[in-house]
Amino acid sequence: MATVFSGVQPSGDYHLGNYLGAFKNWVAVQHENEAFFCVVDLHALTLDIDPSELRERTLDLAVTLLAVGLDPEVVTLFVQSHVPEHPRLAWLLECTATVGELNRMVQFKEKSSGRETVRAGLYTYPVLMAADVLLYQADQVPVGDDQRQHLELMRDLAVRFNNRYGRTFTVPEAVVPKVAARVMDLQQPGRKMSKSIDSPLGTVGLLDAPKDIERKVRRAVTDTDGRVRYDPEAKPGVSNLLELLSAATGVSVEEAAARYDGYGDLKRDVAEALISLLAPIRQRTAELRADLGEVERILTAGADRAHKVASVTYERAAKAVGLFS
Ligand code: AQP
Repeated sequence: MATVFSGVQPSGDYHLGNYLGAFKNWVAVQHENEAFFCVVDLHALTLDIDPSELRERTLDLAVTLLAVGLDPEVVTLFVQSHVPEHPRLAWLLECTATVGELNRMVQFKEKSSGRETVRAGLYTYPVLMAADVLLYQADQVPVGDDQRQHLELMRDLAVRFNNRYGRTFTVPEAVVPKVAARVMDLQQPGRKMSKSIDSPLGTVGLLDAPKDIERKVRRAVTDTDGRVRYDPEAKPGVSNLLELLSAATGVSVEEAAARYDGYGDLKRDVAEALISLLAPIRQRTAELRADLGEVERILTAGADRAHKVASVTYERAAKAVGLFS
């Protein structure tokens, strides 16, 4: 049995990229592994977010994670800020990381570009993410393709710390799905679907109504070549649709491509498949929102369990670097 850890920020409306790149795979591994899933609210503070919105979104993200199928009987679901070892270990790891390696982080460059002021926390974000995972001695981290670079940094930090201070952390591996590892925006297929990009037509929300899903898929940007073929370089829009169909139905992208002569039929089937995929999530979300007390109880129990594991690792790391206790 492996230990699995992953997290998501409570910073927006969750979309198909979050679901297919991450949540769906969390649900798939939860019964065979020791799994920790975390609402990473401290990460959300790296960009400006209204305090009451953050509070609300934190609970609502827990609702979403339960609605997609996480089973609180088998996983530890908790809020990052409820376990104080996360920022404490992050400091030890900030003193392990170098400015040079943080300067190379692509996501920092993307998220900071064009801003007049950039919070220092946005720069050190990948180190806090490393602390999140290393605290639980995770072997595997199921994430979307956009997190690969952060995972590489995390591994480097774990190895460096272990070499300098003695074996303290398990060195984790990224687990990225074979299909839909990077779901692209339907309007700008050259960029990933994202909560922080204002692209209402290009982003399919997990709670979108069927008619909105249908409209967004129908208007998805393709190309003028007219042939259905999987080629992400030359045909990013069509390839994205094929990946969505494949992830939603289980057929391979090649098999899916061979079924269609034109974009209209492909779009119709993609829309239908997405509507069926997301319908149970919408329904379950509505049910859970009616009993937030139960969701809060799940998070409290999760924080207790997480804290027990995290405190052992933190104490070991603190002792290893020579902190007096
Ligand atoms: N487009 C995507 N395709 C596949 N996987 C994706 N993920 C995010 N977008 C896609 C995966 O979702 C998980 C949670 O991500 P997050 O919200 O914590 O951070 P993120 O990667 O920064 O997600 P967003 O939606 O793009 O948010 P913003 O706009 O705030 O940057 C991660 O496993 C991620 O890989």
